Amino acid sequence: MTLPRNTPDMNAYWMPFTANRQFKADPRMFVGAKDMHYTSDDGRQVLDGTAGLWCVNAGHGRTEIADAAHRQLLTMDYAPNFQMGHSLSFDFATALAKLAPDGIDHVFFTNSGSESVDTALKIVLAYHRARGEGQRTRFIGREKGYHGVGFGGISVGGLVNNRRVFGPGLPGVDHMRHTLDIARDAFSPCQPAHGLELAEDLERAVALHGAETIAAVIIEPVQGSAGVVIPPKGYLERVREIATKHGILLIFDEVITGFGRLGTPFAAQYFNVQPDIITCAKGLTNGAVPMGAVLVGGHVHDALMTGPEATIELFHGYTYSGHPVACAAGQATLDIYAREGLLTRAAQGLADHWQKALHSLRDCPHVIDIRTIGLMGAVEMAPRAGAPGARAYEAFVHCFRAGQLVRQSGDALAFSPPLIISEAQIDELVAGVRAAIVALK
Ligand code: PXG
Repeated sequence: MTLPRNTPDMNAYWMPFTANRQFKADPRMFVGAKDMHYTSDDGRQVLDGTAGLWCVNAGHGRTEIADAAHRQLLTMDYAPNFQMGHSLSFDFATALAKLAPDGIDHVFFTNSGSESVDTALKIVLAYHRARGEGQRTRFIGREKGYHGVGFGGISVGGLVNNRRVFGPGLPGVDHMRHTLDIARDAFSPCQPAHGLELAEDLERAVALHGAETIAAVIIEPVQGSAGVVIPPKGYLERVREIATKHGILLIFDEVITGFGRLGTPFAAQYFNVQPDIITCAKGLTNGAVPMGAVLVGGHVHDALMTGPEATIELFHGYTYSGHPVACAAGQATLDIYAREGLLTRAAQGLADHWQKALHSLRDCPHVIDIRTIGLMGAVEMAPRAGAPGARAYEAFVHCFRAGQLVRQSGDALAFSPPLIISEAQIDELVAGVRAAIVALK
């Protein structure tokens, strides 16, 4: 049944990462969400192929999370975390440290992925300085990387539109090349076979700048926003080796890959590569309350726990770091993940089904590559001459109108459904995407 739409006055709200004028001329609005579906303002059910924005890993409208947040709001709505404490943030940090790879056992809370990234960069600088290596101030990012929208994050990020109008950013940042190589790796079933040699870009940065000037390299284990760019076989291992050899810290930005997206709690465990720091957010609270976290290796943390005990070790934090309501929502989220086995669900037969289903689109017109890993994936289309991105945008709108939420990234459609998705719902999603692509010019 479709309902008459009740569209609000849209003038005041400046929408993020949105073509505001185009959207307001023909809006796409949601009014509700439960389990695998959104409800649109005209009463249609829309299958969520993107977990909101890669964050609602346990599906929508989870009453345990709502109840925990509600209870906490009434028990203690807010409490400062500067020179004061409450047990929720300690307990939640302990629970997160247990999920993280061994040796990553300290947690700094933020409110978003962007804040997690900027916090991680600052921790790295403070770490080197505390160890007498204050000249290590350079960061190495990667082309196509997305690390949020703070000035640190856009500086190490590698998506031109997020950088070009915002000035020079942090000084001393360099970038490795990205690893997307459709010519050689199109339709790889999982990790591509080519591109290991691109890890040597880190050695080149060392040769160019001097290892002693480089603080850290920051990498998304799988690049999400750029359209699910999967690391070549052996690549992350090699980056780790080079970083270790030169005393450079390795940050994994797991804002998307964290919390079961690949069938392990974190991608670090999936790839069996140990970073020094992990940034996360999104699935941390199932997207229900804004929160991020920086998971820090003991060696990094301990290097800063020096000097007189009355010293504040890190002059950094947010009013809402460790917010009690976010911690309560996060703990309820982790409980759901554990009870329902969601952090490993994408490792089982479901990922195989997902891979087969998405790769079945290979015969569709325009499709030049399909990439899947865990429960994330992308279908890349050839750009229409003179109109890059237009095909994927039209397919996204078509899917929304037909009842599937997908995400456009350049000329790719990206997918990251809630980890509760069924095989039948995967098939339904893929059938919708097929219909949208077939309808394209
Ligand atoms: N790092 C990574 C790897 C991310 O994917 C951030 C940092 C920033 O997080 P916040 O919470 O500040 O937005 C992100 C966010 C998309 C899309 O569809 C991706 C993100 C956000 C919105 C849309 O590609 N990633």
